[in-house]
Amino acid sequence: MSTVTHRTQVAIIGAGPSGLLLGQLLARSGIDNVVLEQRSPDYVLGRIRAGVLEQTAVDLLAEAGVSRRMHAEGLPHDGVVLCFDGQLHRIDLHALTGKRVMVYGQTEVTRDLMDARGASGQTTVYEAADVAIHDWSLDGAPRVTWTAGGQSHELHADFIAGCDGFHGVCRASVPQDAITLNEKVYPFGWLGLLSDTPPVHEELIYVHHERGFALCSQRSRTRSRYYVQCSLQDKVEDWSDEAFWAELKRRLPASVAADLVTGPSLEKSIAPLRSFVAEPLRFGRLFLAGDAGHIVPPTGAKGLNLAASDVGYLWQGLVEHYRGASMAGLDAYSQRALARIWKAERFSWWMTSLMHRFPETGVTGPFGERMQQAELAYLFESKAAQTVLAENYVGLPM
Ligand code: RFL
Ligand code: PHB
Repeated sequence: MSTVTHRTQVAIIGAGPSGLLLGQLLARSGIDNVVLEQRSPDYVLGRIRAGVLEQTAVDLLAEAGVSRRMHAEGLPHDGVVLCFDGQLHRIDLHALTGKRVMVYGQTEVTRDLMDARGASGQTTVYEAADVAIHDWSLDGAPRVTWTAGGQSHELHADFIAGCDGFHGVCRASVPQDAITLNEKVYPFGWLGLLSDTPPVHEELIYVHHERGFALCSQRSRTRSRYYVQCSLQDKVEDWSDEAFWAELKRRLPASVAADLVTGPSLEKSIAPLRSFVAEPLRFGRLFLAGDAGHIVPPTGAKGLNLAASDVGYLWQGLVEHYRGASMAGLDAYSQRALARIWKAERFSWWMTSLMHRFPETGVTGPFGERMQQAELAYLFESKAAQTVLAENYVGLPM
């Protein structure tokens, strides 16, 4: 089989939010790039994930020229609600930090980025099979190979951006002795349900309950996203919509449960919870960004936001390189990104530990539950503690 050869400045692996946002930012800075994605556009849009954007992510999306619909349809939230012992406690994010968050789904962010990319004239290859990366050491000449439609392809680039998520090929291609993997797996998952029903409350509600954590989130005024903590042994097929709604209601205070509008699920899935950081994030001319380099449990709503800040640092480094022929920004990429990542890891781990029920056999046990109760009680009494939560929830500076 003959091979078709291509050339670009930056080869981006993965067309999730990281890859598409990087591609857009680079294109608007006059830096040529190609995005390679193993799935189809519909498959990528069918993954229901994040819902909450920090101001930093909102600003980067504006920089990428994709904020019009987000500003028209997204819902700015000034606060978030924590429920403990059947009581709702509002954390006034805006009063405590002067900032707010934007509720706008990852699916919509991805759709906006896909549309902008279509208009930019940059190449995107969907359904690229057997993607492999080669020769990314600093003195090498990076290449990416793949097959599509029975044809083999080779792309020559100056740099490779590994934006291919947790299960991608880029991190897996790095020799084991060159990378440190820090990981914590939690003994439970989240069962999520999306429905065309009005949200039960105008702000998000994070629920600590003896039956397990629950979250009432939303995508718009007519579309809701709910989660309940579930066992890792659970299968999504075993959870009927009725069983999901009944379990959610049990974990909500009666006054909230009474307002819950239920309906058929548009999507239902189980996500495991994990904290994971790879170090470093740069290997010669290969850079990892987003879920390819780190995972947070979803409790702090940080995954997509960290992907955006990684991409922001990488974009700045690449622009500096192409405009000023300086490697300083790229040399600093891993350290700058990791400094922000570890703080978001800490917050996500803390919020996960605080809000979930740990199985009897787990590390926490009865003493751990009393610690959760004491910490929550303190949180609702102390403005200082609420400020710590609020500052992290709206996002630390980039
Ligand atoms: P993605 O989205 O996984 O995209 C990676 C892309 O790479 C492709 N790929 C390959 N392409 C070519 N060749 C290969 N060998 C490839 N291997 C993989 C994949 O098909 C895919 O298209 O990673 P990215 O772009 O870094 O984006 C990260 C975010 O998706 C993720 O961090 C967030 O969704 C996490 N997350 C949340 N983040 C927030 O900031 N706020 C939230 O409220 C929030 N809620 C969530 C979440 C994640 C969840 N799940 C299911 C994991 C809620 C949930 C339930
Ligand atoms: C969501 O809407 O999917 C969502 C919101 C907040 C989180 C996690 C997920 O912390």
